[in-house]
Amino acid sequence: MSMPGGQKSPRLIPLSGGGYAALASLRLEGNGAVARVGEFLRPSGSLSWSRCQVGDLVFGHWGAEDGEEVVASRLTGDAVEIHCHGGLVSREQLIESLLATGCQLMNWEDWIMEHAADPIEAAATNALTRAKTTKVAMVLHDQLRGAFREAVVRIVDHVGKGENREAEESLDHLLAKARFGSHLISGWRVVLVGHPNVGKSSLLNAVLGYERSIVLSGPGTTRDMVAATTALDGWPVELVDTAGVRAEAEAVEEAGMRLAIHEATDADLVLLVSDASRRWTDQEKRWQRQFPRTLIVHNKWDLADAVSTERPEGVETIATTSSGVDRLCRQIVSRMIDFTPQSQEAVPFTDAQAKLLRQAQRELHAGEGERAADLLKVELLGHRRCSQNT
Ligand SMILES: Nc1nc2c(ncn2[C@@H]2O[C@H](COP(=O)(O)OP(=O)(O)O)[C@@H](O)[C@H]2O)c(=O)[nH]1
Ligand SMILES: [Mg+2]
Repeated sequence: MSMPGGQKSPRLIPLSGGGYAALASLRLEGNGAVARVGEFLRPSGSLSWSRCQVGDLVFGHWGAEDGEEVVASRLTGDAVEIHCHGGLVSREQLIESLLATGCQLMNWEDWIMEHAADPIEAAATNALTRAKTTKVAMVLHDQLRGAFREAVVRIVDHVGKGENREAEESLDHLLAKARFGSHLISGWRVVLVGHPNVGKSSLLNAVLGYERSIVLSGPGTTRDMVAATTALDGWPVELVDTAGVRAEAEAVEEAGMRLAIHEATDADLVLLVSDASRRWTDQEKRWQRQFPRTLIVHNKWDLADAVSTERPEGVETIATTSSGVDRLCRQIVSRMIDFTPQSQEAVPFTDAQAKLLRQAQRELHAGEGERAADLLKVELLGHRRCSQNT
C-alpha cells in the first residue's frame, strides 16, 4: 500500500507466533514507523516517545490510558519493536489497530529471507525457531555462524581451481551428513510394532516416564496411533505406539493394523516388541524381514524363564518396572543416529539443501564443474545468477 508522495507505509512483522506465550513481539519498520507508534502509545513515565533515543525502552498503554500494557523500543533506522502480553487477544488488538492505519503485514519468514545475508543464513534462522532441544539448536547455530556456508565456499573454490575431484569428495562428505541434518527439525520417528499384549504401550510409557498410552490387560486396547515426542540423549524423537497388530485381526482392529504397518515402513527405527514368555512367532520373523531398520525388544523378561525359546538378539526389558529401559534408550539412539557432528562442523539441515547438493554432485560427475559451482553459488550462497549458458 502506498502513501501520498509514493512513500510506502510501514511494514508490520509479528515476530512471535500466534500461540500462547508470556510475551508477543511485533516489529514495525519503514517510513514513519516511529511516528505511527506515537499515535497509539501513551507512555506511563516522564519519557516522551517522540524524544526517545535508539535503545530506550518505553512502558505505556496502547490507544488509551487503560489500554493494553506495552513496552516499545526504538531500533536503528525507522524501526520499532513493540512487546505486549502474549495472549492472542492483546497481540491481535495491536496488529488490528496498526493495520487499520494502512501498515502492511509481513510474515517473519519473509522478513528473515529479506534480512539474511544468504539463503543458508535465512534457513538456519528459520530452523532455529523450531529447534526442540539444545543439542539441535547448537548444531543449527553453528550453521547460522557459517559452518555449512564455509564448506560450500570451499567446494566452489575447488571447482574454480579445476580441482573437481576434491570438490566431489567434499560434496560426498557433506551429503553423508544430510540424512542426519534432515532430522534436526522434524525429529526422528520410532514406531513400536508387535502382537497385542506384548507390552508396547507399557514400554512407551516407561520410555517417556509417564502414562501416555492406555495399558489394559486384554489384547488390542490401543486401536489408534498414540504419538508422543520426547528427547533421547538430547535428540528429538517421536515415539509412535501402534494398534495391537494381530495376525487374525478383528474388523475393528484391521484398519489400525494396516496403519501400523504403514507407519512402520516410514519409520527411522522400528521397535519390534515381543513377549519373552512366549515363542518367537513366524509373524515376528516376517516383521523382522519386512522392516529393515528394526531393533528387537524382548519384553516381559521377568517371565522369560517360563518358556525357553530360541530368540534373535535384542534388548531385554521389563516394561512394568522399567528394568532395561535405560539400555533400550541408548540402543535406540545408537541405531537411529549414525553420526554426531563435532562443534562447528558443517551440516546440511534442510531437504532443499540436500537436493541442491545432490544436483551439484550430478553436475560434477558429468564433468560440468562450472554448472555445479553456479548452482551452489546462486541457490546456497545467494550470489546473483551471472552466466546465461547454465
Ligand atoms: N510381567 C510383565 N507384564 C508386563 C510387562 N510389560 C507389560 N506387561 C503387562 O502386559 C499387559 C499388556 O501390556 P500393554 O502395554 O497394554 O501391551 P500392548 O497391547 O502391546 O500395548 C499389561 O497388563 C501390562 O501390565 C513386563 O515387562 N512384564
Ligand atoms: Mg497397547
